[in-house]
Amino acid sequence: MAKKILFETDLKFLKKADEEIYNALISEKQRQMEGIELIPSENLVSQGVLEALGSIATNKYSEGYPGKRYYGGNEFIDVIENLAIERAKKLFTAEHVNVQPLSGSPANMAMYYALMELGDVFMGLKLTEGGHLTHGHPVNFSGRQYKCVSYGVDKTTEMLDYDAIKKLALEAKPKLILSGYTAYPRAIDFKAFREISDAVGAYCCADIAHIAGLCAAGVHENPVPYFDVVTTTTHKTLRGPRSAMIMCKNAFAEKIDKAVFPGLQGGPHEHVIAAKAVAFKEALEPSFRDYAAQIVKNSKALADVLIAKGLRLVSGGTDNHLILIDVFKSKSLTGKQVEHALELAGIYCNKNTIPFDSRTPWDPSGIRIGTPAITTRGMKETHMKEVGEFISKGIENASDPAKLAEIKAEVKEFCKAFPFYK
Ligand code: DSN
Repeated sequence: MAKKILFETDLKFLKKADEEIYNALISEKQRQMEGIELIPSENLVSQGVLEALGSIATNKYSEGYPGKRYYGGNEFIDVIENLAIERAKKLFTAEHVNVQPLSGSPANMAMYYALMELGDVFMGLKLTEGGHLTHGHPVNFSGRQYKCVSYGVDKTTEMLDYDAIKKLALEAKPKLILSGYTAYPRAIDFKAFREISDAVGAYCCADIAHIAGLCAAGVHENPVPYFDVVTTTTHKTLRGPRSAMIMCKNAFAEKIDKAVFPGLQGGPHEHVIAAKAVAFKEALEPSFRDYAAQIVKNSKALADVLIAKGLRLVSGGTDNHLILIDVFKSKSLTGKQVEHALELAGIYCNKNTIPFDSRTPWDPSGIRIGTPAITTRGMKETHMKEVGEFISKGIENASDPAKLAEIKAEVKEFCKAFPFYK
């Protein structure tokens, strides 16, 4: 059954205060409701999360931590932040949680600052093979301030080769080894990373931004209980507000907290922390486990449909919420062309490099899609046949704007069965 809850987002005060912003937001809501959202790092949040996010907690300065602030008047802000911390600890079985990082990149920066000296060696997955900019890319602070020895995936399987990673770690002797990725469609063997890190005396860390909701729900192995430090954003599969947090062993708590504040940030965004607390409460409900399991069922079902349509999937399929399609090899179209064509058809994805890509990140060989948002709207495996059909038709008609407009109308009709925001 499609999710029939309709959340109110009528913005009646904003309409009077600022018509231009109001109109843009209403159009954006319409776009979200009339299209098929397949960007795997996006999701739709509940009314509770939205209300906390738009609340008066935004008015308050609260530099410091609960019980130890640099400003007066933080009695209720402490209640909010402590609730967020306690819920996150329970959700991930974490010893210590810092809920103040503003976003994923600052969370990773704080983790590096806490555990390494500038210039130290660390290991992360190459951006072009599924890693993130902050995992050591040369244009990012992580690659400029530290020496990153990047690992990759195996050329044949397009999956992680743990023996090769261990061999590289033995040679590079990194201070920190990072796992967790942004474009890797397969399960991660976190226990193998713990063993490799121990073998070379490195800090064992992960950025689980993409799979956090799956980890919290037990649908993917959760590294938090036995890793040193784990960062995550809170708005992807975890379905909270756009933000982040850091989870760690008690042994690293002081270093992590100091790196976040006063090391890198000033006043925390307590309205966002309130919204994180709400999202964590939702994720602790048994229904969130069903949601996370359904994300993966939908992803696997969609992968099967796409393979049947003649599309080559990186690594041959998926174990999680995301799918990487090699559109260049499958259909002689670039990722940029397909992203644009699908957008004209009301289907949203992002162009993405594939392992060993011969093309550039700006116009790569692949697209990346995922099922977190469409699963929130109530779609199930049976609906993946239609979603796959829309994707395939969009790709086949990539150079025909009239046909893409027809598909967009069909997509809009299809989406009516999955309302979410009023
Ligand atoms: N930009 C995010 C994503 O889309 O995966 C990663 O931070």
